[in-house]
Amino acid sequence: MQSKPNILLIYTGGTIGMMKDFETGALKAFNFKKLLQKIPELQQLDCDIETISFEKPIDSSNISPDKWITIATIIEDNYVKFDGFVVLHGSDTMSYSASALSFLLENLNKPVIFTGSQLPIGDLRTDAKENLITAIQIASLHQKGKPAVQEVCLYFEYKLYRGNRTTKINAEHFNAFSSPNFPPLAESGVHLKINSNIVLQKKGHKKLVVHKQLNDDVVVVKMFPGINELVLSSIIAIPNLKGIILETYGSGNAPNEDWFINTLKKAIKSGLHIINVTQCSGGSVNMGQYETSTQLKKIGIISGKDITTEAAITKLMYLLGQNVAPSVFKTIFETSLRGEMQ
Ligand code: ASN
Repeated sequence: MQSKPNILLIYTGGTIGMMKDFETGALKAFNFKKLLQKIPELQQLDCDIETISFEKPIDSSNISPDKWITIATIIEDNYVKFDGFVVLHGSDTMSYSASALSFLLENLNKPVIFTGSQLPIGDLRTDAKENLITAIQIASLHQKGKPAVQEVCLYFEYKLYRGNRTTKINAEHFNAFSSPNFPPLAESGVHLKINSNIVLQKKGHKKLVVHKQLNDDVVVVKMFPGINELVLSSIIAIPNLKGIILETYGSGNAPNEDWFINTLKKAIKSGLHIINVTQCSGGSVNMGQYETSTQLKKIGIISGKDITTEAAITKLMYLLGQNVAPSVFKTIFETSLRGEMQ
C-alpha cells in the first residue's frame, strides 16, 4: 500500500446532503460540491479522498435494485485504485442497500462503509460530520498490512455494524440503527478499536466478483391476526411471483389452520420460494419448536433463522438473479453467504 490510503467517497443522496426547499419547506437533495465545502475537516484526514456522485442525488426512499447495481459497478470500476469505499446514503433504506451490496460484492477484501445522517450537514447540531469522518477513518484503517475490515458495513452514531445485520429503528434519534442479532464490529470512543474476532476474515486471494442481476419478482408479507384466505391466495397469485418473505410471529409461528397451510403448500408446489423470518426485532426462527410452526417445516418453508427482513429480501433477489436451481435453493438460502445469518 502507498503511504496514504486512497478513499473513494460515493455520494448517493440522503439527509446528509439535503437543504430546505424555499417554497415547500421540505428537505431535498442538493449538489455534492456544496456539501463538501461544509466539511473543511476532511482535509485534515490522513488519507487521499476522491469523490463520485450520483448524477441526481436521491432521497433513499427512491433507491432501487438498478441503483444498487450502479453502486456495485462504481466499486468494481474503482476497486484496484482505492483502498476503501465510503457510501453516503439516506438512512431510511440504508440497511436494505448495505445488505444488497454485501450480496452483490462476492470475495470483497476492502472496506465498503455506508453512512449518512439524521440532520443535514449544514445544520448546527448535525450528526453528519462525526459519521462521515469516522467512516472515512475506518475505511482507511489497516492492521497487519491488511484492511482492518473487508466487508460491507454501516457506521452510525459511534457504532460500526455488519451492514446486512442492521435495521433502522428510529426516525428521529441520532442512534437510528441497531443490529439485534450480531454485536457491533467496532465502537468509536476515545479509541477506535475493531473487534477483530468477529469481522469477516478473508483467506486466500479470491478475485472480486460483482454480480449484476437482481430479480424483483418478490414480496414481503407480514402476518397479522385476521389475515384471510382471499388476501393470502391473491398475493400468491401475483403473475410471475418467485419468492415470498413471510414475517411470522415469534420463533417462526403462524396459524396452523388447514386453509393457511394448504395455500402455502400449493404455492411451494408451484415453484414459489417462501422464507420464514420473524417479525420480532431480535431472535431466530426455529421451525418445529411449537406446533404452530411444525407444519411450515414439513411443507418445505425455508428458514430465515436470525436474518433481518432487509437482508432476507435482498438475498432472495440476489439468489433469484443467480438462477439458483430449485433443488438447492433452500440449502443455499439457509447458508450464511456474507455473515448475514447464524
Ligand atoms: N429521507 C432521508 C433518506 O433516507 C432520511 C435520512 O437520510 N436521514 O434519504
